[in-house]
Amino acid sequence: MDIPHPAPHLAALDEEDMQQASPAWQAEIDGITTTVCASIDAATTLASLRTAEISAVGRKGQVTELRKRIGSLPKTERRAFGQAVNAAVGRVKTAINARHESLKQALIDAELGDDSFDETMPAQPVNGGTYHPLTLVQRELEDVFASMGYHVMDFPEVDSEFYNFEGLNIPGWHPARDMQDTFWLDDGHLLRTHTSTGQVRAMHLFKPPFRAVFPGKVYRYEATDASHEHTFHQVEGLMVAKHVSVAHLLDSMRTLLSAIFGRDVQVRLRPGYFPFVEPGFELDISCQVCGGPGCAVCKKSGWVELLPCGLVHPNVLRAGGLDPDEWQGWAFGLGLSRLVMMRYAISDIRLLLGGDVRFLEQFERGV
Ligand code: FA5
Repeated sequence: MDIPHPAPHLAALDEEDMQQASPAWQAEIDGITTTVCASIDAATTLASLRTAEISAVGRKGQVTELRKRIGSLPKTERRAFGQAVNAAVGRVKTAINARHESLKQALIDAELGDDSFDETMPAQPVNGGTYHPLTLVQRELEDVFASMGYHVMDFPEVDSEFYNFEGLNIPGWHPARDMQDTFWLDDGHLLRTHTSTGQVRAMHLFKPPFRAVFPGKVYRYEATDASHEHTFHQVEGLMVAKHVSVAHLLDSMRTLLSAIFGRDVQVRLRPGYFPFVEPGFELDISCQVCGGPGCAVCKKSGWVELLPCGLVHPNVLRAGGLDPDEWQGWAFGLGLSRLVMMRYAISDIRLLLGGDVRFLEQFERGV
């Protein structure tokens, strides 16, 4: 329907008359509005209501299109025309909301009217979700260590260069920094590259002797493959006492592994270098994914690096405010993500944080 320009029967009227008389376009706007409201009221499903809504006030809807006419009207009429179109849009939206409510209520009534529907029955979770395997194993470890008198601590993922490097005997010039490249924040903080940040933090927090574990997420700026992620989980263990030895350390790690696997797994211990322990060791586990012959996870070696450890370096004790002549310590840094892979024979670490529900729902239910 065309809107005359200018409305011929108003052409002879002065402005005051125009405000009082009902212009021709008003009748047209009313007509269009009544028609679209009728089609909205006639919608019998939410889908057909949506169709009616789009054809009324969608981008190219009948009521929306009216706005384009405003430029062809005399200046004196534009304001009133705009207000009339806005009012029409308001009417249409009210009609849509009312119809939406009544269609929704009809659906509920239909459901309630069905004898097989018992509204007093307790709700059954459709999908209560599952625990993440990292959560399952982390909780088991926390229970084991808590039962042996360890504090379980949660330290920040965003930390200072001091706790991540310097306090751990890794000054700026140290080549060991290259092994743990990370993500830096503008203010000089960083995403921690290991849970060892908690070592000096724990020394500042607890009066020795003490023992603590601190699980958490760590970050490294590195390429990913079947056994390397840029974001992964570790659990740090730390004991500070008057006399500690490698024997204490190895016994704790044996306890840890047998609690998780519930059976003996083959491990090997070899010297390892970390600036914050002396002596340092690498504890590897026989690959539980391939069982030994070699795969992408163990890089065809049959062994997976899992649990580096050692006796705490005197400089780290000093950074923690402790006198190395009085106190000794041991520490380990368990690769929790890798432990989870070994426990469940997961063939690619990237599955852990990939968010694929098909992977996640294979683990213990959360409800
Ligand atoms: C460390 O992070 C030391 N802070 C561990 C430590 C603690 C040593 C206390 C001595 C005393 P490393 O970079 O090797 O070390 O990592 C420890 C473990 O984390 C590895 O054995 C491995 O199991 C796991 N890991 C290391 N890098 C990755 C990665 N990119 N993706 C997944 N797991 C990793």
